[in-house]
Amino acid sequence: MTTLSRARLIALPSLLLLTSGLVATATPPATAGPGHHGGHHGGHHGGPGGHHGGGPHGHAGRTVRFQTFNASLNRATAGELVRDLSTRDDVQAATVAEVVQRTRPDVLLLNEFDHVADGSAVDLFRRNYLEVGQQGARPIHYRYSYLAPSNTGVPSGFDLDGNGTVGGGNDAFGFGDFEGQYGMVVLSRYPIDQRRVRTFQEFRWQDMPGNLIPTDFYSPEEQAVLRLSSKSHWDVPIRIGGDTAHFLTSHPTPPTFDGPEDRNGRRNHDEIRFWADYVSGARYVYDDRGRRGGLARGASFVIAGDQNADPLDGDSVAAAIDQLLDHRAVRDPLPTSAGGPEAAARQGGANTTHRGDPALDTADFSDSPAPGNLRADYVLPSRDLRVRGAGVFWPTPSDPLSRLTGEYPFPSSDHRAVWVDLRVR
Ligand SMILES: [Ca+2]
Ligand SMILES: [Ca+2]
Ligand SMILES: [Ca+2]
Ligand SMILES: [Ca+2]
Repeated sequence: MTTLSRARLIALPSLLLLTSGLVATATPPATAGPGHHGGHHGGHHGGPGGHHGGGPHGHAGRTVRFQTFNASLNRATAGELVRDLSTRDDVQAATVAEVVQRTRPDVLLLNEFDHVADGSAVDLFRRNYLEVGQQGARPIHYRYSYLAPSNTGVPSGFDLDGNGTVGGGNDAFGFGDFEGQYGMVVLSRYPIDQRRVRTFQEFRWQDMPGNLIPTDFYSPEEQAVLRLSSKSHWDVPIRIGGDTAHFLTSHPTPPTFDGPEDRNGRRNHDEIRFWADYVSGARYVYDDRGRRGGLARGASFVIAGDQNADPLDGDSVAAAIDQLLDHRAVRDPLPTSAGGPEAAARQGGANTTHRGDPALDTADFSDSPAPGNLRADYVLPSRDLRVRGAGVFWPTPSDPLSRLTGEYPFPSSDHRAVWVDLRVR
């Protein structure tokens, strides 16, 4: 297929596979239910707009909402996102902004937000969308942000996909038609300790001991330059009162768009593994400034991102996400929605053979053919942080807010926003 069509595939993995409309909707997420966490069947714990703590100006001991949202704010060419965000009339950006305004995270990772080095894209998104009330929702202000380069679209100089020519998105260090496509950005109402941010954009895949590099597929010369991260991995320290929570953000490659060697499935597995090792204090890790070692023992963290891996269904390497879900330092708050089960039941197809609880689904992918709707997006805190609530923004069709999630072609994204409310001293 052409590079362009593949780009679309990566951006919206479900679109190609969709055969029928979807849906979504209904129930506005319930209001906050403090204290209850971990249940599969309780629906949302703490809904959008619920009262969740004092915000940046609250008293000691506060509840902070951490959210991940693959917002599909990527565009086909460099410069297009800035053009779209320069006015207030991009309907998709307005819809994404309204999702954020309705769910009101304090700390937010946006995946699939094209990287623009001077920060103009995120500044325009704040000024023209987030800080403007959408459809009656309250504006939301993020004083702090973090962005950094992505491996997407950065030429490797090698024929990584083995098609006989060098160049194009498939031969980049991470798939992308231009540098920074499908990047990411962190927005926060709490200060970011910019000087202590660590990035792992250039960490080489072969430097992970026991890695899953398909050595029959990549030449030794290629193996020597391959980067682990398909976008980047960032440790972004967020200062909350006197405490710091390390926001560990990434967006591992989809395990698809490859061949029998499963190079992307293997890379997805190891991109997820990076954080499992990092929070274990792995010594082999080094950041882009050459500093070695993983997270300090006892440090609080929140792992966030579209991990492109469901624990039970889909195409990822078996147990890829279990490296995090089963990690002794990690808690899985099991965020749920009412819209996920409703969509799975109505859409049928691959969903009918899924083993996973559809209440945990976060992405509305194609159902016929597979993969069906998956749990792909995660907010996973360290065990020392008390969970006060969690949810997936996937209203059922009877809910007026279902217009924000919609059905193919999606008004905002094929992914759903996922949040966890955490008590921070
Ligand atoms: Ca090539
Ligand atoms: Ca694969
Ligand atoms: Ca679907
Ligand atoms: Ca599912």
